[in-house]
Amino acid sequence: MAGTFDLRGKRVFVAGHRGMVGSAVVRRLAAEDCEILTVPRETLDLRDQAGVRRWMADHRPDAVVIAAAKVGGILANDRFPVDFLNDNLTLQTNIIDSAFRSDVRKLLFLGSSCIYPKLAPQPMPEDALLGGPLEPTNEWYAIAKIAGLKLCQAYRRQYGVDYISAMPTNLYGPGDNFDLDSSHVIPALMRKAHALKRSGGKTLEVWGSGKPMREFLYVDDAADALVFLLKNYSGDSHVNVGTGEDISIADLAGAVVSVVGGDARITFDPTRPDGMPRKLMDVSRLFATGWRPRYALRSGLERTYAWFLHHLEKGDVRLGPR
Ligand code: GFB
Repeated sequence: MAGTFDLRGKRVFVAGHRGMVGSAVVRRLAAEDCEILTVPRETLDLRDQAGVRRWMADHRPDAVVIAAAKVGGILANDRFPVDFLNDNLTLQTNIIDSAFRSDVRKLLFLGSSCIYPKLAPQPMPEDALLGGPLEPTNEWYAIAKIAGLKLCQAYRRQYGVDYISAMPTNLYGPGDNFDLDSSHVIPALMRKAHALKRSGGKTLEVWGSGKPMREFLYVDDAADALVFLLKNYSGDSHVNVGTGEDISIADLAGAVVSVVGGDARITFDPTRPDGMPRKLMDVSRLFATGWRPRYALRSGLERTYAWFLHHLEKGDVRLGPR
């Protein structure tokens, strides 16, 4: 992976800068000698094709990172298929097409490990894509993300532009969504364990069997890998971004209780879905460049909990309607 894109002096548009991933990308880009462009949701709805075209033509970024997406955990994915398919297809297509029309030279599209088949070989190499049926709980989101990476490939092929895709594994960290109905597993378990510690409650309820295996990457590590790829990767294939290690949901629950403190006992609710049995990325392509994550799961969980406590006090954690 020879250096392909020099960020110095460039204007980089981060779409989705208020989300967990986008805000981490902005934090990471602050260490580069580039100008960061963002636009608030109130000013520009990324689902508005004419608006996005106009904004792109007016601001003329040199590079674009698409961290904007409708995201959520296993329950939200299952409940809101239209939002996950339609919003994502619309906003990503608008951004990619408008970027091309405004001569954006480099574009990085972010997907997700759920693009791979439910029963993909483990760990999942990049070429496991489209090798079998998807996991039904997240196929809407997965189809949108597959379309996004294919659209980047299509622009590369037809017009020779340097548009690339990265597929991060399950991410967590500061700025995550702690709304129990729409969150991913780590913020959900952290919030529940915290509430039990406060109330003296004894039972932490974990959805599903506890048997699924998941790989978790701290969001600042993800942002570091993404900026690395933006600068150094140019290729047709998407690139997996992860740690190469996974953990069962049962063991994750134990780790969260240990970080939060308290003596909650873990119980499982088998009426809730497990989702993919295992989702471990084959990260050999990324690791061959020398890139490695900095944060082990334990220290990432500690940092996330510290962030949660601090922002709970400030009143700006995303907790949802409850
Ligand atoms: O994080 P999560 O919602 O996403 O769930 P997925 C991971 C595992 O944790 C599943 C279990 O087996 C859940 O059943 N789990 C246990 C819980 N307790 C809880 C809980 O309280 N809340 C939640 N949310 N899960 C999503 C996809 O899949 O991952 C998306 O739906 C996307 O499309 C995202 O790819 C990264 O890993 O199952």
